[in-house]
Amino acid sequence: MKKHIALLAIVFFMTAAMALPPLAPGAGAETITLSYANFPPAPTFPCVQMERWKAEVEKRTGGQVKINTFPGGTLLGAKEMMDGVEAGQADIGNLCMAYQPGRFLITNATSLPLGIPNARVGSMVLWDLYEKYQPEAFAKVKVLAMFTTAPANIMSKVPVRSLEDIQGLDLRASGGAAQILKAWGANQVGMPMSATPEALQKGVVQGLFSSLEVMKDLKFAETCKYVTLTDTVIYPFAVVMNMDRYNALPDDVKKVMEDLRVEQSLWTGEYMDEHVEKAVAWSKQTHQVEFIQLSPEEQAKWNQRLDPIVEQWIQDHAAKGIPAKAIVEDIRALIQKYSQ
Ligand code: DTR
Repeated sequence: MKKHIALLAIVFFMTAAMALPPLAPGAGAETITLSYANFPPAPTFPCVQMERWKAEVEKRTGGQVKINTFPGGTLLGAKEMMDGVEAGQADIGNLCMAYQPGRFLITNATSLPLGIPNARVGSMVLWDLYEKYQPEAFAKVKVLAMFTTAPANIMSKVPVRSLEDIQGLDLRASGGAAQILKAWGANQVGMPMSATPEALQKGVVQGLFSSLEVMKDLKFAETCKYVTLTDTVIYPFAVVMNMDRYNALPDDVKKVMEDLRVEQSLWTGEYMDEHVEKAVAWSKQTHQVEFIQLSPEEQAKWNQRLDPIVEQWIQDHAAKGIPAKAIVEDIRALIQKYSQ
């Protein structure tokens, strides 16, 4: 009997607690629920940064805002992000600009071989470039963060020790990085990261060209036993929000999101850099992956192949009416600024 009373009391208190409104400062206000779409699987860095942003927003709004996250393309796929967010299929979405190279012309300039040394610098360069040029491609959305990966390296099933080894090799990359693989003579295969695990498994590609954290997060170290260190280019990302949904938010919530824009971009860049280091150590220890360092003479040959890319980009984009030369000069200056 006593047991029953105790149980009833517990049920009563739990029900009462669940019915209580959220605590201050959102007290009294209705809870705002937002959906956040992401394309790769949950353990990858785009989703880690998404969960961090969700936690910060929920904390800083005192529970007034609740974010429902959808990793793994369950709400929107890799190439549907921008259109899906603009149309309101998701309130917020995370996109990799390289997957639609013709759409994000200005910000994709960060994936030219200009020597961005790491994701922290890359993220700050990208943010400043976006702020300065306010590209048309983002005019219909509210940008909540921008960040980049660490520089890309070759992860492969076969060792790549020289330019000869990479000739005709089926390697996966997207956007600016794709051009680089072509310049080196690889057979470049384009697809989003989310399609890569299956392509590797089925043998459609022999490897990929991307930042190294995926060796651990997507377990590529199990199939790619070789990494050739080139540290060449980054991939730029953006987190965007449906403009109407953003405009309808109360001012205090807007301020929380506004204050988080640069902070979140920097946080993600720093997380990425640290995580790459961990993934490299893990790949060596757990899967005996060989990390190949090209000799200075060999590296010079690889770099020489990339020389025409920037000039060509300037020519092509200037013809489209974009201040291409100024953009490249800005990126170079920003790299200097943030590398100090
Ligand atoms: N490098 C880009 C972007 C990228 C790097 N790591 C991840 C993890 C999950 C999704 C995308 C990315 C790419 O190779 O697609």
